[in-house]
Amino acid sequence: MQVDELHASFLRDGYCCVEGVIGPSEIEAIRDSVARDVRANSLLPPPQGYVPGFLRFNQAIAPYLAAPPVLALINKLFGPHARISMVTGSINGPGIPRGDLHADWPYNQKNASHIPAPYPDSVLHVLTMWMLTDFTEENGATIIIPGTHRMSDHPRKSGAADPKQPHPGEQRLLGKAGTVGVLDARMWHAIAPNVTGEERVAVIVRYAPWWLNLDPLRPGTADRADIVEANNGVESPVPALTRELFDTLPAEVRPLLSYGVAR
Ligand SMILES: O=C(O)CCC(=O)C(=O)O
Repeated sequence: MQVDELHASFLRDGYCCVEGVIGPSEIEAIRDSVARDVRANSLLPPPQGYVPGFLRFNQAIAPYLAAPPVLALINKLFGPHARISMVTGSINGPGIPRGDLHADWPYNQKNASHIPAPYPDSVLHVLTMWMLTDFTEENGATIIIPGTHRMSDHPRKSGAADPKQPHPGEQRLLGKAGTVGVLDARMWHAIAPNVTGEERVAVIVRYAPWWLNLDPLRPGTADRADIVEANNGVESPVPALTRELFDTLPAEVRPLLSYGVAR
């Protein structure tokens, strides 16, 4: 699919899939190394594997983060100087249960830093699922509700949908390993049960325009202290990259990540 088609389907449905970003000859080695380092560094116990700031531990997908079809779509959405806001290593292992339907930061009203609902109808943050195993109905391909990216609130029991209940409009983010699913962060989605005996492995990369304030996510900043910590708030941390590690990353990827380097 060309970028114009991807863009049109992203705007219409709230998501699109870019196939073949990582080729079949490379995928197995990348998956094995990512799975190993997610297991070794996870902040959550199995069946979940969750590693924020994953590039600190593993750089296997770094050469792909500026892949032309993905970056062209991001640039079409945000204009120049877009950046990567979060890189999270993820395993949804056998037995993982269904999660709550939610919109992502900065729309999730449970986060300490959020855009208060009703939020504006514009694309401000993008979540990409880098599928390192196939995403299937059985292994827990993400539950998505196309069209909900135009809602002005996240799902809540007292509102349009109970986050704990299946929604009539829900579908799955299906794809072959090597595909990148690109989601508007407003689109309601949830972890799906993995009923296979195999791990579902992914890296979740989020992209933001330069003008979205990411400091509430970054330990050590004034906004993190004032908005999150002072209110005992819930917020995923985005640890800084060291200058030494940053300097080893591919040149075309560095502009996307320079904002997150420790100063
Ligand atoms: O792992 C998944 O399928 C969904 C992850 C998710 O909901 C999130 O990162 O916000």
